[in-house]
Amino acid sequence: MFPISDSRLLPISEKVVAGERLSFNEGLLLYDSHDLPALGAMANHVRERLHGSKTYYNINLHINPTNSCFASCRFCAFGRKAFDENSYILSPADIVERAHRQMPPGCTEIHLVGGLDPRLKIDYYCEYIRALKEAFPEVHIKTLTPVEVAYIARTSKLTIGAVIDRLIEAGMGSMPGGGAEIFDPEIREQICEHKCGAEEWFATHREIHLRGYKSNCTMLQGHLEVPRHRIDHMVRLRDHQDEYGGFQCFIPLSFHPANTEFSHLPGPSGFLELQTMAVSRLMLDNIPHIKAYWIMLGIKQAQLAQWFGANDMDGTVVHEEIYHDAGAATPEGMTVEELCRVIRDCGREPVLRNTVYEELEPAGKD
Ligand code: V47
Repeated sequence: MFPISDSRLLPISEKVVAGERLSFNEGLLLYDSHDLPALGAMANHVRERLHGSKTYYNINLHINPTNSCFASCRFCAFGRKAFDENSYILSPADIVERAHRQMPPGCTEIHLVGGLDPRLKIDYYCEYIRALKEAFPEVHIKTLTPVEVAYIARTSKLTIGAVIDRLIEAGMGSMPGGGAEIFDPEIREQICEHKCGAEEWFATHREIHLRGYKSNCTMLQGHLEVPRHRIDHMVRLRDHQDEYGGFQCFIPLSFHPANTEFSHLPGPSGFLELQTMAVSRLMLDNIPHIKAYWIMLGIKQAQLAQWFGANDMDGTVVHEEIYHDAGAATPEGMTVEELCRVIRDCGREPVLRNTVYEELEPAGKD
């Protein structure tokens, strides 16, 4: 059924066809194999079983409320110390003004993530969410990674659950997947020692999932990690999903080294990017969507990824800072027409969605 040249993959391919769960060691074997065509074909089989030829995109806008961050993650080019002349904090009014200025036609989502600044307490976050909901009642507010939520809990002297309740009350609609990086504590210690650990990251998602809200999850690859760290990361996500079921989408993120403390590293190869796309589709049998975030992968690799397990590209984005500060060469945003062309050019069917994957009719279509 699949073009397999590495015979070690044969038993795995039988499990893939039968829809059976792959083990940790089978995940490692997938990374050990260089049979990328076989891996891609297996992942594509699962992707088409779940989503046919659809590739989802949305109309969204990214805003980073602050780049002021005490955490100093070694892979990050975006964060600035509070006293740095280039650090900024947008007020809730600034955020609404920016949304008015940059919002693309038909926008259904504003995605907001930022740094960790001890001066910003829970009220700041609730205020900007409220201000955005007042100005754009129909738009979904996807904001705050677990890392930010755990930090707000600490600086505002609240439990994680209490922070989530306040954010939901203000109008938060879902949570993005950032801050996961690599869960293994030895790697985490070397790349982002000041960020919350895996336990708090999962505890935050648990609180949001228990309240019936959705979130995404990510993994940052191409720095110090090796295959067993990536498989461990995926298995932890899969275990959480078995219990709570609130992850909609997994996004493998590729480390961009420019302007970071790891600028001497090459970042992930194109081969690894496609391999991880496929491995994640095969390992994460309980997470419905795999996103090839075009901003970070580049448009061409995001197209190839649509044949290696991915079924989503993210959206218009409009203004992107995190990857562009780290040397991304992609545009900062794409129009709907460009996104649809990119998706059609790789032989997939573009399908407009909202944040929670409800399919929408594109404007102008009767
Ligand atoms: O957590 C930071 C990563 C993430 C770099 O949920 C870097 O739909 C590469 O999570 N090179 C934030 N990566 C972005 C994120 C995200 C993006 C798009 C969609 C969604 C979603 C979530 O960016 C951070 C970190 O893993 N990051 N610096 C860098 N130099």
